[in-house]
Formats: sequence, C-alpha cells, structure tokens
Amino acid sequence: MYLAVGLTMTTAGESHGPALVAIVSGMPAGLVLDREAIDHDLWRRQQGYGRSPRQKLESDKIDVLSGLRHGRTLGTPLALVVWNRDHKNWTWGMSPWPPTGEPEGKGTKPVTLPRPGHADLAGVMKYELPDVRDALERASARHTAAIVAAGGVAKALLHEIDVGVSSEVMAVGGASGEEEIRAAIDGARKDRDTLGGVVEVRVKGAPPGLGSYAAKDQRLDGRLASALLGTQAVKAAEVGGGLALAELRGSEAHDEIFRDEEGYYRETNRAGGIEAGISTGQPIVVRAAMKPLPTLMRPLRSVDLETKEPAAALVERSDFSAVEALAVVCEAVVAFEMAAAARDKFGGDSIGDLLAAHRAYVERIDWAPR
Ligand code: EPS
Repeated sequence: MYLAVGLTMTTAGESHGPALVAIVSGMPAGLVLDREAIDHDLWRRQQGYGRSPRQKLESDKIDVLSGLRHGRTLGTPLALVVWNRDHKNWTWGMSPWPPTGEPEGKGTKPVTLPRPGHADLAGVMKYELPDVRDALERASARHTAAIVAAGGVAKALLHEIDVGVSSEVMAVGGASGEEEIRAAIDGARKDRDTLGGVVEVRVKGAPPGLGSYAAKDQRLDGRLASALLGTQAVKAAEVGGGLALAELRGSEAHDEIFRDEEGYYRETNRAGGIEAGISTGQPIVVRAAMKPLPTLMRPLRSVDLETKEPAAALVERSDFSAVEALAVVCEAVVAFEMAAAARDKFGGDSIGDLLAAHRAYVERIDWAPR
C-alpha cells in the first residue's frame, strides 16, 4: 500500500564516518535548486566565534545522488550527501566494515569515560554498546550539516511562494550584543568552559492557514517546537511571547483584529504568527535555547565504565560555543517544517500545481503579506 505522507526527511551518518546523508521525499517536481545558496548555508553553519578546530578541517558542500537532474527536482526522493573530510583520519577507527591492518589514526581505542550532558552514558546503556564512541558519533551535532542541506532545499520551495526564513542570535551565556558575546566566549575559553544561548527564527510571507488545529501532529506550533527540540543541545522552544505570556492577563496577551481596505491586520504579534496551530499571516517567530556543550576541556566528574571507578569525563576537541551555528540549523529545521506545511496545503506533484493552488488560495482569502 502506498501512503502519501507529504514532505519527509530521513538522515543517516556519523560525525567521523564517511558522510552525512539526508533523504528528502515528497518535494514537488520542477523545483530549481541553487547549489551555491545551499553551500552558502553549509558555510554559514561552520562559522561563528568559539567554534571547534574541526571546522578548519571541513568545508561542507552539498552533493546530490538522486532526485535531481540538471538542477531541477524530479519529484522522486532526493539523496543529499555532505562528505566528512575528517574521515580520512578515522578510516580504521570508523570503518563501516571490520577494519584490516594495524590500528591507525583516530578512534582506535574504546571510549570509557562518559561526559555528563552528552549521549554517552544513556546511549551505551540503551543500545548495549561496547564503546561510548558507538553512541556519541551519531549523537554529535555534526549531523546538523545534513539538516542544513535539507533545509536549503526547503528554502528553495518556500522562495517560490515568497516565504523567507531568517535567524538571529539573541544571547550567548546570558550576554547579548556582539561585543559582549565575544567577551563572554573569550571568558569561557580562558576558563576552558562552554556556553549555551538563545536564537530566534523568523518566517516572513507565510499565508494564513498553514497547519491545523485538527490534530496535534498537524499543529504548526507543535511541529516547529518538536523540530527545534529535536535538534542537538536544544532544551527549550518558544513561540511568540512564549513563557512570558503565562504572566499576562488575556487582555494583554492577544493580538486584536482590525481591517482596512487591504484586508485584516493586527497591530501586535504576541502569538508569534500562530493561533490554534495555524499560521495567521503575520511573521512566525520562534526561539530555541541551547545548553552549553557538554565536552569540557576541564572535565566534569564521571565514572570509568571499564573500572567502575570515579574518573574525569572524556576530553576531546569541541566548541566553546556553537550558538551562531545553531541559528543557521534552526533556520533549516523551521524552513523544512514550513515547506512541509505548505506542501500539505497546496499539494506537491509539480511546483506549477503547487504555485497555482497557492495563487488561487491567497486570492480566495484576499490576503497579501504586509
Ligand atoms: C560539529 C562537529 C564536531 C564537534 C561538534 C559539532 O566535530 P568533532 O567532534 O570532530 O570535533 O565540533 O559536536 C559537538 C559539539 C558534539 O557534542 O558532538 C559540527 O560540525 O557542528
């Protein structure tokens, strides 16, 4: 039986394995992809103050194995690949097949010192793994490169219906403003510590009516929050006024409705562009909060899984802060959910059909972005 399930993404890949892969199914045929735009987002994800030396080894680029011909989607599954350049240093340690020859390079010795805050301890317990590396490789935020590649494809679809997605770093380690953030990261680096932070993503141009109150898995806010919380290191997600709305009275918390010759409008956007799980036509505003990364150069207390004795957690190359990268990743996950919601509403065999349905709909509701 064939089930139409809309736009979906499946990813695979380990941090130091050969590659990261994203298979995107349900993209309409005839969508033109801009390779440079997707590579630019991959580049942006690698930037930021406080990033790990790993980013100097990688220069992430998108490769496509299927679903695309001469730059246009075929309406069939797109297989997107981002190669791990660093894999050449891990060919024995991360060999998919039993390695041959003498152990060499990185990853040859089992990791036995779980880091508090990482996947290490829960991962080896859950999957009965002999080596913490078997858990941490997939849990690593390196995986987000594949998400950004898929988000780039989603942005191309959104661009066709004049929907744009942007992001901003709101705070790092409680500091805001470029100077203060740099100083905070310098301070953490000096103390061999790490910092988390908050990012905001905005979607402009989305028409009213994406998502639905009919079921929880169709609620746009629920889908966005789930996608944000499904991202490495994200511990909280907010829509519009978010947590602060709980402290207000109803008379202060909602966005009053007005109408002029151009149509309905609001003077405020406390709902973050979503009411009852449906887009309102205002900018969609979501935020994600990232915990400080758990790989510390001055490690926390842990237990050696081999000896069962107290020991310091694993120390390995990592970022002091990756909040700027998270902003780019959150853009991608939000873009993907918005593209999925647009595809659900307007159909998805061909981009022409989708555009025609979008045009007819915005005409019917007499809506234009403000
Ligand atoms: C990352 C790549 C990783 C880490 C980081 C994010 O590279 P490596 O492990 O080779 O240094 O820098 O991953 C984590 C923070 C983590 O907890 O796993 C990347 O490309 O974003």
